[in-house]
Amino acid sequence: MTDPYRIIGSEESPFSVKIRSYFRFKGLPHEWIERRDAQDLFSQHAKLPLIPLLIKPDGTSMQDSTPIIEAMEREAPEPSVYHADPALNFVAALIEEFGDEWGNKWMFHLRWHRTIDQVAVSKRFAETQGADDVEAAASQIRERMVPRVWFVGSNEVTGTQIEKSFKDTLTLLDAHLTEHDFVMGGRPTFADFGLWGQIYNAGRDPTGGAILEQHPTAARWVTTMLDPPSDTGKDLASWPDLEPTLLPLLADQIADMFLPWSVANAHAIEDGQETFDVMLKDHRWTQKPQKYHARSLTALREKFAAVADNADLNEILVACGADEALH
Ligand SMILES: N[C@@H](CCC(=O)N[C@@H](CS)C(=O)NCC(=O)O)C(=O)O
Repeated sequence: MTDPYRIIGSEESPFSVKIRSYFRFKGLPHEWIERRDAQDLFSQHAKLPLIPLLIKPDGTSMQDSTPIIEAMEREAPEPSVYHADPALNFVAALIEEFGDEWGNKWMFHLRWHRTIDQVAVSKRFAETQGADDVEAAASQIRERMVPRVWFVGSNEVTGTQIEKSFKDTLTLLDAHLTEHDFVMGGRPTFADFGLWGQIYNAGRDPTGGAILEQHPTAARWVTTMLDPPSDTGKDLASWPDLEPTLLPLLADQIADMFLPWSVANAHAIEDGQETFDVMLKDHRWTQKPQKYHARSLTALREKFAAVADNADLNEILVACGADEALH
């Protein structure tokens, strides 16, 4: 008998639960192993100190959630997470990039910015890790994690913008998911998993959870995506059906916030800057540049280059204002 796929991850890790949700949707046999229970296995297979780590039945392993999903789609194409329409398939990839790279700021900021969250989350982490002295372990975790909010761009200048972006995204998603069960229509696609992982994790903490509760339709999608049905019996939607409620999300959050940030971050890396400033919707944003995001913008632009002559896609991107950033 073939061993199932093994996913080493953590409930606290948005990228890990993203992959677990994907495996559940695909109906692929897999074993979920909490990172704390897999020290040796992790060291044997991991090339980077990051979760999730996927170990395949043949003993090879992979890290990085987006390439993991792409590789698995080649191995097990059905049910597909791709949209058959190439224009909408790219839109889904853009939303996944937004979820992974921008949504992570919401999650990390909300988790470690306020005392109430720092206390609750560090205690939960310490308990999950099986610490003997939970209080002592929690305060060590807190001391280590709180200064790290800087790395995702959370600071005294950007904190309000990050929280507003989380709330605005949930408001837009709430309206969209009132019309559609999932981001692209009747079943999950690439657009759901990454965005979901960040919102799910933000929603497990006091402040993020209270905000999520105010958006009941989005909250219901969060619950569904924890274990998404493999066969919803419903189709994906076409652009005319998605446009009324999806275009506002693409315009307001992706074209006006995420992409200008991503482009400015990539320039800052290229120029070797220590910190960078960019105006996002008339508000100054400042942070240290993040290397990984510059690489993932390049990957997104490569995906765009493959469909750059698609007229429907260009119409969508011009309508939301995302066209320039992708060239
Ligand atoms: N781009 C990676 C990001 C993975 C990542 O940042 N993982 C975090 C947890 S969510 C991590 O492992 N951080 C180090 C740690 O927890 O020790 C992916 O998509 O898988």
